[in-house]
Amino acid sequence: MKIRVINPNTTASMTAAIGAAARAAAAVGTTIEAVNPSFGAPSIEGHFDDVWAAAGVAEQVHAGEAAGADAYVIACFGDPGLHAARERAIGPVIGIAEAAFHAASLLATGFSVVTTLTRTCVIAEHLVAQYGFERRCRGIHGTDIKVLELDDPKSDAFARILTCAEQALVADRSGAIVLGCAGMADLCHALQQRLGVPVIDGVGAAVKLAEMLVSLGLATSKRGDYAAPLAKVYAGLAGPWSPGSPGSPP
Ligand code: 5HY
Repeated sequence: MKIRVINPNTTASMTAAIGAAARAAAAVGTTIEAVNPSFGAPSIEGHFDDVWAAAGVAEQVHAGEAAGADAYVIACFGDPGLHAARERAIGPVIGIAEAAFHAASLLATGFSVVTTLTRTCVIAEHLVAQYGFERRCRGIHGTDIKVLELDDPKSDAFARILTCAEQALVADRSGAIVLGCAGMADLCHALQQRLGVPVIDGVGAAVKLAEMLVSLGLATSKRGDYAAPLAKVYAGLAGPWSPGSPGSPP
């Protein structure tokens, strides 16, 4: 099967790192295609970045349908454009936040989220409520590390995330940690070793959920609000992505 893993920001090195994390989780026989939009923010750290990220996800799902993707992963913790992507795609579309929440809930009665900027915690709070995890998510904590500083040794990211997670486990009385950024995937194993609790990277969790659904012959429901978008001609720069336009993929 082919899973299109979309990094909704435009930083190519982060797309490559996300692709590596996805391939490390993928089963034999699963091809991972790691992509990012041709436009938008280099990192997604707030509502304004998020709206362009959602448009970029729409661009990449439109392309994925033409390329025969069997499923999609939206590799950004805000799950931008998730519902639009499920309208447009035939196969399953999994956001890394939703995937991580589900995985954590199978491993502990309560989990904590450790993310990047504190200002983005509200986005995770909205997702917890939207997905129905209020009773399982016991806290959401920012480290105030910028997304693109995660790989910078000067940011001391690992130590800061570890300290934040240790404090969250105590303060929240939680049993698992969800990493609140696709860029934290490479820290997951080392953090789990140090913390002694399950640490969930949403990229890996989303890849395995997508594989499970596709291998069970399951796809996004096309009854109701996830039915294909109504055919219409979009104006301006959105024109090439008009749903149901001549020549557009099924
Ligand atoms: C992410 N931003 O996973 C989110 C993390 C965040 O560019 N990739 C981004 O801070 O919400």
